[in-house]
This record gives sequence, structure tokens and C-alpha cells, in this order.
Amino acid sequence: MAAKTLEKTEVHGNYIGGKLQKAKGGETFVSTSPANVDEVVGQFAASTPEDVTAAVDAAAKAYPEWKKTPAPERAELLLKAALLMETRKEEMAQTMVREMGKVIKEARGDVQEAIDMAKYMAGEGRRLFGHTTPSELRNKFAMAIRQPMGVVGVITPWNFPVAIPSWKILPALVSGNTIVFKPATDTPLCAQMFVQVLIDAGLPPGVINFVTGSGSKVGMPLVEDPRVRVISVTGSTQVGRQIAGRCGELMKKISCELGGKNAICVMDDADMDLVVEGALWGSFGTAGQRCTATSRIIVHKKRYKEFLERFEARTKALKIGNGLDPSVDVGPVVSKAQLESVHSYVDIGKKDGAKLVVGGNILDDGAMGKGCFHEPTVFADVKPGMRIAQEEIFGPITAVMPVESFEEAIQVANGTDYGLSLSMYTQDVNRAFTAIEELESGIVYINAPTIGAEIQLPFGGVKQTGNGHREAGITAIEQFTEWKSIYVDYSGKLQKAQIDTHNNQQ
Ligand code: UN1
Repeated sequence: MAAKTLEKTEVHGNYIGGKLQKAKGGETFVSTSPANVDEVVGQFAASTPEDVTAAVDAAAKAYPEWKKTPAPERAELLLKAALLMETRKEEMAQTMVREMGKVIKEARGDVQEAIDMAKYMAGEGRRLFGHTTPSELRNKFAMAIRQPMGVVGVITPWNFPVAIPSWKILPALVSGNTIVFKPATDTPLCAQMFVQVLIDAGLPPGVINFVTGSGSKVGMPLVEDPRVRVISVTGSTQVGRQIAGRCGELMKKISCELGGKNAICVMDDADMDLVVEGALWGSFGTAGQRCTATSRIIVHKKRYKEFLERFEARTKALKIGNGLDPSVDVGPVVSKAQLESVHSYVDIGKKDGAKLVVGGNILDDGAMGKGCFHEPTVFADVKPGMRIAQEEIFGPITAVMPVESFEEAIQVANGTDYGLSLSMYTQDVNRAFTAIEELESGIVYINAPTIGAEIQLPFGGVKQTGNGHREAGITAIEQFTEWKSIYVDYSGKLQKAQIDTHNNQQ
């Protein structure tokens, strides 16, 4: 990139204990635009493990006071953050398109998801329900309350650079924890805008700390610091496994939101107009870079040819380009490295014997060549064992697979290591409910594609997609609180549970 451009770009720092700070070593890295990698979006602190220690110091110091702040008061700040984000929504969305590449209407949706989460978690400040339950003894009261855990480490990906941080940070804050946040190196500016909103809403110094840099110099030191009690990470299964393994040894609470290999099943009675629209949106929305993206389309043989013809035609007509142009359907993928990784699956698919029916190319002519553009790509006649039917590609490539029956569709849909989002298109209520019962995934859609989860329901997956936790909705609170069970004996005498009952003392 031209040195001149670099000189002109803003240098952003970490945000530690209420102050903007350079990385200890003074080093920086650049964030560039995927629509034109010569365009520098900003320079950011290339932080060191010492910066992480300073951030954890600040979070640990701020914790006792934040914990004591009544939850409804904490929640007021989240509501302010929601209202502020509403006023900054367009600016945040435009910046997201520049830095991450998704098309403008989806970038607005990403910010909207964070606004929705902020409003939901603001409401949670006046709930945070515990339990009361009868004691087995007279004049004794039994209850359980939720308590915050301390310092939470948040590690997030680039594909939903505002929404995913909000899923983790907002429930952790309303529950009374303090945060050290390490965003993806591809999208530090989006993350910083979100942190800025929280600061402007009035979070006290040290309650949220922001440290940019690599996984090895920032992410792992965060995992290692003994004062960090909880880690919440979204990323690849490989990264998640490494972090979860270490957290297991250190006895830390860890929630992982990892890969997916999501599928739409299309039955012989499906409404084909709905299927084609859904398959396009699920496969190529966000250029296929969603954990929930539709990367397999499993079609009953009676409708296979019809589906393929219509899907091919619609895919060919998609407009590819810079996401700031509102007429563009599919933007770039996030980086040149991601472009290479996605594209390698075109050869893998061909070698495994799948039939390439649309796309398959990197767009490298003229201005397009400066960006990370990959054609929306469709493989047909894909067999369940092929790598393109098993591995997460995380780009605009989808695999169409014929099946003989409803039972076989369920079997193929379930036949991967992952289990995030699966969908069934049918008009038959019995089949719909059988699919709900039998699809092995954390999220099931009927007559809708695999993307588009709303924040008020649990989000997460089974099998290699995660470790049993769910983000969003009320379940998000589980990750960031611990239960404390309390017994109050007001009988004025020693009462013995299990012994003073059922005549056990005789
Ligand atoms: C992701 O892909 O990591 O359900 C998150 C959806 C979005 C969130 C996706 N609301 O597609």
C-alpha cells in the first residue's frame, strides 16, 4: 500500500481503564478494505501480553464497584447505548461495509442486532431471576441467586463485527462482570465503534477494556491470566478447541461458538418459489460468511432438476461488487487469505467429482482484482462424503445434493460433525414436526433458510459446533453468572436436613 495513504490514516489505540493507550511496544497493524485492499481503514495497536495484563488489572479493579451497582442501574447504561447506536447506525454500517465487506443492508442488520440485544439486556436488568423453592424443614427459607463472576474475556470474529461482540459483552455487563475485549484483527474499527458507544453511554472506567492484536499475543494471554474467570469465544473449531482445552486445564468457564455445515432440505411438496429465494439468501447472504450459512441444499429427487435450473439462473444473475452500492447482492470476502481458502474448495469439489454448475472463479479483472471477490458458486450432484459436503467453507460456495426420501434427507442433513442450523421446506405439518424432532442442530427452521436468528432465542449448536452453551436470549445470562444457593433458618434451633425428616433420627 502507498506510504502516503498510511501516513494519512488514523492511528487507534487500546482502551484500558478509561484511557486510550498505545500498545506497550508502540507497534501497529493496519486494517484494510476487502473491496480494495489498498485502502487502509485504520492503524491499530499491535498489543503485547503486557497490554493484556494492564487491561485485566483495570477490569479487576473496576469489578467490585460494578458488581455492587444495582442491576437496573447497570441496565440503564445499556439502554443509553441502544439509543446511541440508533443515532449512529448508518455511520457504523457504512464503516462496517468498508472494513468487513458485507453489503450495506446487511451491515445495517448487523448493527440492528446489537441494538436489539442492548434493549433486551437492558430489560434483563430488572429480571435476572433466581429461584425460591420450599425447604423440606419448617421455618426455613431456600433460594438461589445469580452472581457475576468477575473479569470476562471476550474473543470475537470478523463476520458479525458488531452483533457478535454485543451478544457476549451486553449480557456479561448487565450481570455485573467487567470485560477485556479482543476483537478479530480484520475488523478492529467496527469493534472500536461498538466500544465507543458503551463508553459514551457512561460505563465507568475499567468496566470495558479493549485490546487489539493477534491471537497469540492478546488472545492466549487473556485465556492464561488467572483473574479472567470466563472466556467467551466465537471462531473456528480449531481455535475453539485450543482455547477450550486450555480453559479446561485452568478450570475456567468457557463458551465456544464454532463452525457449522448448515443445510436446507427440500421435500417433494415444497413451495419452490420460497425455496429458491431462501436458498439464495442462505447461501450467498454475507458472501456465505455466516456460521449459519446454507452450504448444503438437500433436494428430493422429484424436484431436483427443477430446483437446480431455477437456482442456477438466479445465482448467475446476482450482482457482485462493493457493498456500499445498494444494488449489489454479494460483496467481497473479508481478506485475500480468506479468498484463497474459499477458492481452494473449487478444486477440491471438482477433484472429488462434484459438478460445478455456476461460478467457481476469483474475480481479478481491473478494479475487482484489488478486492477479494469470489463468484457465487454452485456445485451439483454432491455426495455426502465429499469434502465440500463436510467441511466449513465460509464463503459463497454451496453444494446441491439429491436424495430419495424424507428419511434420507434427515440422515444426510445430520451426517456432518457440526450441528448449528438446519432447515426443512415442506407443506406437510407431520413432516415439519418430525424434522423439528429429528434434525440434530441447535437451530431448526421450517420453510425458511438457515440464517436469520433473532436475539431473543438461544443461539448455538450441537456436536462440534460448540460446547453446549447458548448465546442470546435468556440463556446468554447463564454463561456470565454463577449460582449461589442460600438457606435461611429462622426456627431458632438446629434443624438437620435429610435427618429430621422421614423419622430418620430414630
Ligand atoms: C453468525 O453467522 O456467526 O442468524 C451469526 C443469523 C444472524 C447471526 C449469524 N442473526 O444468521
